[in-house]
Amino acid sequence: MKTFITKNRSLLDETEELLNKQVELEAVSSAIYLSMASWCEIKGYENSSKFLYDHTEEEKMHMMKIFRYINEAGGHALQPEITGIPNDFSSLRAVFEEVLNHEIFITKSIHSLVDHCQSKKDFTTFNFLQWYVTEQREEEILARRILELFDIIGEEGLGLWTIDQEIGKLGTAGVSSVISGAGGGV
Ligand code: OFO
Repeated sequence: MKTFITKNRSLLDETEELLNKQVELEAVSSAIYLSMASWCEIKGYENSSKFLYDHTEEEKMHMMKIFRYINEAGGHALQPEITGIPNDFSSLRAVFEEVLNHEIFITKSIHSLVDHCQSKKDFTTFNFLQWYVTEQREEEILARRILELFDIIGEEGLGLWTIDQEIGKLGTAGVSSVISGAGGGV
């Protein structure tokens, strides 16, 4: 058992706080997508549901990468408290519009964190965050591709059923099917 923890570190308190804030945002992402997955499941959108259940796990992984980084850098990663997650959505399209809006919000948060690290010359954390910069580009592209399905296919008749099938294919093929030069997961 560890009896001595050194406090000597290069990680600034302010950066630690911002990283913990990002942990919280990734946990919120995971929780929102879990709620959306459940809503899709009870409405019969099986493929969208699976896509979102998978995405919930993906967001948890995003959270854990930062969580572990904070402690490895000599900080204290904090378990976030998540409340206020919506459980109801007006339509399948509304679900994926919310996914895109949320991902744009997360991108802005990552960019401001990167900007902070650059201004403080914390190049270690800056380098660590580059994975998230790439990931957010992919997340936004995928969400936009899904929303395009609603316009291309239309929601009348078998439209929603077909859209759900196509979302399933995007989930299986992963982001590399819609993006050139993709290296990561969904
Ligand atoms: Fe963590 O990328 Fe979505 O939110």
